[in-house]
Amino acid sequence: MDDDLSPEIILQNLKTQFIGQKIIYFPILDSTMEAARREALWGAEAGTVIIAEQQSGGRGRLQRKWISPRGGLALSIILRPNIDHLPYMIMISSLAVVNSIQAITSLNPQIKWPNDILINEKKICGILIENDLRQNSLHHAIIGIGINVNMHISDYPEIASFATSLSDQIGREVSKLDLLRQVLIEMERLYQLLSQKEYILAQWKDNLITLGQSIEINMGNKIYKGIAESVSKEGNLLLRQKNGTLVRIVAGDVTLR
Ligand code: BT5
Repeated sequence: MDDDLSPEIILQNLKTQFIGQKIIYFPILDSTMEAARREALWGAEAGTVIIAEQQSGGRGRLQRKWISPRGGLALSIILRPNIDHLPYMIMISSLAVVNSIQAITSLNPQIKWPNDILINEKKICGILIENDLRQNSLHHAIIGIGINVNMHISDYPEIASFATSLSDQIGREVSKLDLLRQVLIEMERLYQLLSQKEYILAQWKDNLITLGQSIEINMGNKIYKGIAESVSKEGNLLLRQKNGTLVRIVAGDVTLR
């Protein structure tokens, strides 16, 4: 299945008010994050979406590489949320992807804190959020979403042991167009609920596979071990260490022990 992701086709019947109403499409691009940043600095409206069929320099956190061939979905959404809502952006983005995959495939994805979506414990999607903060105001936020849709993960040995794709999971190809439209609709629905912080937090917590697990967190120069006990209202992970102390983890890489 090789869906046409051109803006005209995406926009047909797209029932959103602003997210995705402007789409900038590239058959191939270095990274949608870079293109979105340029557009945002030139004043692009909130809701503008940059989409690439394929990325040559797709990236994750800390400049890690994101493998982004034609079978994947790679997009960045430019938003200008209220600064108080910034901690909730990762929650609504993750929930938008989980709900959309459920709606399109009946698979049951889960969220691995802080920014991965897993199916059967393997990574299907990564989310990257970059905020342009200036003193106490936010110029823009960019939500980058990469989903492995129609890919044979065994073709990518670097990630084959811990990643998966929707087509590998269900044994047939999935419409990238339907999935993309659903992600945009869900993103907007949840964005409009941002003032209901408790509801968003509760939904996110319900889908977090990490809670209750014995984990190891690599923070670059330090490794913490313990039980992932809960998350704070800002989305930080609260880790109960063996000595009983509770540490608040803002960002890091989690490994299940
Ligand atoms: C992420 O980072 O998971 C965020 C990825 C965001 C990608 C999107 S695509 C659209 C937009 N444009 C971009 O340039 N980026 C965003 P992180 O948690 O740092 O994970 C990165 C790690 O995931 C890599 O070091 C690999 O181990 C692994 N990885 C790379 N490609 C993958 C893939 N296609 N599927 C699963 N895992 C992958």
